[in-house]
Amino acid sequence: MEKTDKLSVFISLVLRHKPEAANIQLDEHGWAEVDALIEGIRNTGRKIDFDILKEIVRTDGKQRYSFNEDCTLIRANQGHSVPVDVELAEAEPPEFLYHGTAERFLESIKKEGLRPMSRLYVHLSRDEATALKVGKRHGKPVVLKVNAGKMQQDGLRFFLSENGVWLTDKVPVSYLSF
Ligand code: HQG
Repeated sequence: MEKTDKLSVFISLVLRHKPEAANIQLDEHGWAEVDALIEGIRNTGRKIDFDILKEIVRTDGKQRYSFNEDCTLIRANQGHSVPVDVELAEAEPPEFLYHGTAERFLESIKKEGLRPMSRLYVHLSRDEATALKVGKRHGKPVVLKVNAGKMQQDGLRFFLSENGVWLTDKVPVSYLSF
């Protein structure tokens, strides 16, 4: 892993799950002050400045982070476990979305449907290839097909994050194909 990749993983941790790891706070919309973040990260012994941070945000493979207009604030676009409202846009999903998971979770998913687990939402992908990558993070991957169109007709809400991840509160088993 390259140095900046490691730094990016740490920034993800701070902006989504554990702001206290860099001794900073997120506001109710998930924003952190850029200066405070840089100083907080430096105080953990890591090397970072504004240019390095800007480069990480610009080159991130999943476009995980956004700055505000004047680059004084930064936040993660999605994936939080801390309760923040990143002002997600409610959107009409395509008829089918996909969820990548690991084989070992299937028994439980067949009973409970998809739950957000430690995050605020269940994360769904637009295509099977992306879902497969997500699933591989957890073990032997399996891709489940989600009947998103039917879910929305039935009143379940969908949100589309800035970086193109579909999010929903839960997926009951009846909308899943295994
Ligand atoms: C599973 C990455 C048992 C679920 C990705 C998943 C994504 C259940 C795991 C984003 C379950 C949670 C999120 C149930 C769900 N019983 N297991 N009832 N319901 N699960 O990491 O979707 O690189 O919190 O299938 O690209 O894997 O971080 O969620 O396997 O967009 O930016 O519980 O993280 O993005 O795992 O990944 P996670 P996820 P980043």
